[in-house]
Amino acid sequence: MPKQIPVVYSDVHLAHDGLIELLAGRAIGCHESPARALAILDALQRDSRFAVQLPIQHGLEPILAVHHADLVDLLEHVWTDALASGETNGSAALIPDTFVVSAYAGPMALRGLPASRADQLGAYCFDTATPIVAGTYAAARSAVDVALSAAQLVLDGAPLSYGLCRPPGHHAGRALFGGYCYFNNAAVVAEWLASRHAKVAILDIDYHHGNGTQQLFWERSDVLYVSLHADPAGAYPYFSGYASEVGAGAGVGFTRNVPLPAGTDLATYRSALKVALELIDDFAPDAPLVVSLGFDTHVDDPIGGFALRSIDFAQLGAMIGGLGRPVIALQEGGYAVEALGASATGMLTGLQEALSRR
Ligand code: Q9C
Ligand code: ZN
Repeated sequence: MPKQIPVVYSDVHLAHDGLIELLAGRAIGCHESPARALAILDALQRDSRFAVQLPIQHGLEPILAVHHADLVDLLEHVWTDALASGETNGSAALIPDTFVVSAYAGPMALRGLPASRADQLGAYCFDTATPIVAGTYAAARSAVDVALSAAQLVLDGAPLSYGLCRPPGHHAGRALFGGYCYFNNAAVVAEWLASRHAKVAILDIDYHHGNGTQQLFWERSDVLYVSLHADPAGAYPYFSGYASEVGAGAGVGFTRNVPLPAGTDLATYRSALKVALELIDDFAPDAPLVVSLGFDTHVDDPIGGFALRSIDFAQLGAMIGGLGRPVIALQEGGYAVEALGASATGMLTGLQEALSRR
């Protein structure tokens, strides 16, 4: 029997339960719920091909290598501040009500931030789907530890590891949170790998464009970011992810976007993934491949628009494993809770089987 696939998981995420998000003007239950991670954990624990372990704490330093200290400070203290000042009574999540979009300033130089951290949220957040509650900061910190611990397992020799990160990360930028993401787990891992390797590649197969990851490595030639996602002309996050976005300065050509049409099925997805994998192979990373792994491409996903089935993920995993490079797979989105267990099992065993054939 081949070795078990190491899975890193912590239940610190359970206390990050945002209760509601605002979608099209209505308050709805959060799609990004504790039940998502529990569904995946349950499937992997029932399957003898997986071995679940706890993360090791890595401290703040790897986070501060990609995120602005002000974002970290805000996320750490905003909840307790708001409780102390009465801005929340503790029963509802903090969601900003005012956003500093670039048009606010126009030609003006804005002079500063409001006094209260709750009022500052709109300077760091870009949507109304990313609530903060008492357990949010600890969960976001833990998700980074999960990701870094998964990375360490591959550096120690595992061909594949899986970080069951929750909350997800790929929408979070240097001083930006949103899209259910607070800290960019995959970017922290990529930057951490870049401190000991010359070339790092990130493959992002979440349904949505990873605007945060793209922003963080926009001018970098040592970190390749390749993303397959729904065409931003019609899908969240709407303002990035076009094929014409390829990086800037030294980073030109080291960001690559493959937007896909609504209804994308396995055949279309496979052709796009083949292109993405060729880009990675040409780049020839000397570090393990970081995969931002979303299952919101599933046909049943409540906020996605693609047509992949649970069984399809094994084929996609086999294609990625076919690169013959060690893989650190980090959980991003995926909101069809009933489908998550089978999707994750398929993807990870597909990866493992292809990697063990090499
Ligand atoms: N009208 C991740 O999958 N709301 N984030 C979308 C569309 C936010 C997705 C609303 C979606 C965030 C990690
Ligand atoms: Zn997504």
